[in-house]
Amino acid sequence: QSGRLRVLVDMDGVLADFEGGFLKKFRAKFPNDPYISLEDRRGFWVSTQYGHLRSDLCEKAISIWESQNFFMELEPLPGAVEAVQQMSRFQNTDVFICTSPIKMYKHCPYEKYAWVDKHLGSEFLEQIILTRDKTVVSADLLIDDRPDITGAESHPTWEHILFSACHNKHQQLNHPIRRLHSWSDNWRALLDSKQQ
Ligand code: DGP
Repeated sequence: QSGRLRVLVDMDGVLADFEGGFLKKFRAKFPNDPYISLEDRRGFWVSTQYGHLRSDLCEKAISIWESQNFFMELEPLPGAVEAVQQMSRFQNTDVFICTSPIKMYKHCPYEKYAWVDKHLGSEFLEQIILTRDKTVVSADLLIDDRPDITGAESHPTWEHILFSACHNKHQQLNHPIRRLHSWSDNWRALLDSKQQ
């Protein structure tokens, strides 16, 4: 429907604490191995940074998010649930949760639905978009912590708002991009700036 604002909100690193959940479970499963504190995280891919720390840690890192209950048990990030609920009650605003499942599909897609049901309620199950390519989804805004979002569509309709995360907060981007530093930051102003 025209005249409505459509917002895509990413899940891992924006609604759900992927990095915190990963570190907690990595340290519990591999207590004698080195790890990377959230302060020292750089780059979107956790497994890449762990692989540089010690080559065997790449596979060990991957084993964490491929395990049953990893995605289900992620904690919501501070203010995330409240922000999405408020946003979805805004007039003329449609909010979708747009998330890329990992390719190991045994648990992740199911657990993402279960997480949304648990934290946002069953009515939000209508709003889930699972895709490995967010560029083909049309919207006004995409709030996502991944700096480089590319895909089949070279000119996505959305403006990417970079949600700050431990891995991107020091990152200098060569293209100008607006950021949302946390859910305490002024997300309402971002939506207002797109409202025609
Ligand atoms: P999204 O946040 O929607 O762009 O999804 C990216 C997913 O990839 C999310 O579940 C986090 C996960 N992820 C983070 N680091 C790595 C990695 O090194 N390898 C893989 N396969 N997935 C990763």
